[in-house]
Amino acid sequence: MPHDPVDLRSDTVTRPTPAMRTAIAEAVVGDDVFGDDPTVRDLEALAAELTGKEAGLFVPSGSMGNEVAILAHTGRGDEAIVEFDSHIYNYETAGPAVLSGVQLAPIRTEHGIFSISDIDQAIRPDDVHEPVTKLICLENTHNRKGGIVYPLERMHEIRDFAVERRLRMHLDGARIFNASVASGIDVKEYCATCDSVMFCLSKGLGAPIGSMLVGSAEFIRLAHRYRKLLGGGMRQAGIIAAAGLYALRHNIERLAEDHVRARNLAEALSEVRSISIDLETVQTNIIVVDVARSGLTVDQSVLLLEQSGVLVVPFGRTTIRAVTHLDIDDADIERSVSVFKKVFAKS
Ligand code: TLP
Repeated sequence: MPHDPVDLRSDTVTRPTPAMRTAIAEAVVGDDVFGDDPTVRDLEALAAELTGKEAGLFVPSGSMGNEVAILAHTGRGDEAIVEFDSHIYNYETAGPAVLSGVQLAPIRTEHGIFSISDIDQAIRPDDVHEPVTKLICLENTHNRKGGIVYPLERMHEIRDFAVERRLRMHLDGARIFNASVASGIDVKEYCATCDSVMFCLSKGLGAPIGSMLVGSAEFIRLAHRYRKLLGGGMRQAGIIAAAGLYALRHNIERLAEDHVRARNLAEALSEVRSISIDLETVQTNIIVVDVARSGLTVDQSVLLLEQSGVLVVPFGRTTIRAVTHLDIDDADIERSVSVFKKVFAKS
């Protein structure tokens, strides 16, 4: 019997489990644009509680959460400091420019972690010719850098510096629960360093749709208006919020299993001579594999793996990405290892 492919393209590919589908079917709903949906309200309250913030807002996607946050923190002509490989800079279709009229100041770093001097150098002087620096955005875990965890201590240092320089801070915490489970540090501690945090329910947590934006009550009031502006006001959204509630109640601790599997896969693949993996960056559920030495292009690698039943995505000029998640078990990891060995032994 042929297997279904092992789908390592992203942790967004999970499908709701029967128990999650039951929670969806039984959700009590109302019109959330009127503020009538009790399930959405419960989800927003739980998100705020888990992150230690005053209020939460349910948004359809992580990208919308980040863009709403940037809208709420900035004005036209402002500048936001972001990491060069961040999702906000690379994968949100120039949202800050288009939606907020904000210019991004991207800073290159080795592992996605800013030093204070990186930020200091990027802050604009008070000069009529220049944009006004308003916001610093961090990403934890850092997707393009291989899912690495931002050290909490550095986040505190950046926070102190931001307060001194009167800058706001937003955290793209799409995978902040992965960071927390990997480091053993409470999500609240990471979130305390930033004014606003976006996290995704639709990634490792296994919900089909949705992200949360959290912050002060005042910030969330403003964000609510911007969500409406972007077309993110949803009606009986409890149908999807129920999946998010289920995910937060049942799927956080199990992220540790995804991390162990990612580690096992990375260690096994690091023995394949024609590819290379920086094992130090494999801290959570993401593995970045450099195929340069194999002589295969990224597209050829993705295609050959796919033809042998393993799905991954192109992730740079010479790199591909594999991500573990709720729908991947130990047998899938074993199968992936043998497929990688077969594909890259030949090259
Ligand atoms: N990331 C997706 C792709 O867009 C790359 C993935 O497969 O990893 N912040 C971070 C750090 C993300 O990784 C993502 C999605 C988002 C924001 C946006 O979330 P969505 O896809 O819900 O808009």
